[in-house]
Amino acid sequence: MKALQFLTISGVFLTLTISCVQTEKMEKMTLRTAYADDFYIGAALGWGQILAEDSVESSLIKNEFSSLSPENAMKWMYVHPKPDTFNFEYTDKIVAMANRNDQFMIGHTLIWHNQTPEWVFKDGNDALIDSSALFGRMKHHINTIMGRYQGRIGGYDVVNEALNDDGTFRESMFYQIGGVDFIYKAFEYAAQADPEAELYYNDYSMNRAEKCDGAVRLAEALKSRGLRIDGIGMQGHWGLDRPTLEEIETSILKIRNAGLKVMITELDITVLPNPRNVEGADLSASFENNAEANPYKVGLPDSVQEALAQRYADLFKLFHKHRETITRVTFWGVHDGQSWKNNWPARGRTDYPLLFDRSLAPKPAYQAVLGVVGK
Ligand code: 9MR
Repeated sequence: MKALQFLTISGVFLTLTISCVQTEKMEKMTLRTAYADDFYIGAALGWGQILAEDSVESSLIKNEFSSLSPENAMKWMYVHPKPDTFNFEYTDKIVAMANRNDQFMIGHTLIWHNQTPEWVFKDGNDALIDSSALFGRMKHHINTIMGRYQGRIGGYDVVNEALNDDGTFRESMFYQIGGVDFIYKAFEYAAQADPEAELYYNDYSMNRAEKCDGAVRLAEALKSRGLRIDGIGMQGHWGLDRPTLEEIETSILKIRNAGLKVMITELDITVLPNPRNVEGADLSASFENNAEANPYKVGLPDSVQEALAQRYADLFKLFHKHRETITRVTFWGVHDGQSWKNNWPARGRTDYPLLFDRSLAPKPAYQAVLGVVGK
């Protein structure tokens, strides 16, 4: 009888121990821990996430991601809205969060044609300034930001989206005033302002051969001038079946062969049709009630959910294969509800591009990404 009691008690004890170990194991299994030996897993945070408004979401951000980027807060129009006014409230907060959570902090972005105020290019009479005045303003901008966060922001998108899809230079205001020198100057000032921070060029459609070649040429031109560039970010605003894995892999290899690190930045996979193919599409209107352009307004069918999971598994298999080259994979947002894809290229749609759903629950795509490394 005593022996039976002992067996039962130890059986209960054993069961308890096993379930504790399992819970502990389950708690530890997150994107950041699963890929800890391979590359950082990042997320871009919106305004409310930077303010840590929702404690459940804040814990998820801490547990799942090993790198943070501000989705908008560090863009020129927000961080430096007037010539002598800097607004560091949100950047201070996200940098402090990354520090607390031991996450690699990305400065997105120093020089971009978009979300830059008009005054940057104009004098008091509304006339365009010359290149040396523009470079002076860029230097002030870069020095002030990078000086403030020295040692706390690990890498910067120094220049963002300066190329056309054919690899030529975009005719932005920066380019019109400064020519290609605006890019060289940006990297020169950034390297001086924080010699420890990594410096990147970041762009979309890098899977296109001509564009990727243009970015590699640019990196080589920087290096030949004695300037430093550490890596190239390939934005991953992709779809369920485009671009192909082969195209992505070819670009990863081209960048690696140029001696640069590769980052997959801004990853999100749209499941929606291209609204440009919708008859009579007026992209300035809301597409909320257009069943053809917004087919999953009330929920995602299982078949599409599975296709999304498979696409993420295929992509992460490729990233994992190139883990010696890829240093970071950053999602452009945390959950589907916040994604810019809900409003671009058409407003008012319901998209499902990320790994967490609108209630922050992990989707099958999340399990698929863990599954790649057998977790
Ligand atoms: O996600 C950002 C969105 O909230 C902004 O409205 C938009 C403004 O252009 O920028 C989005 O982020 C962009 C990123 O900074 C650079 N690459 C393209 C991203 C999507 O547009």
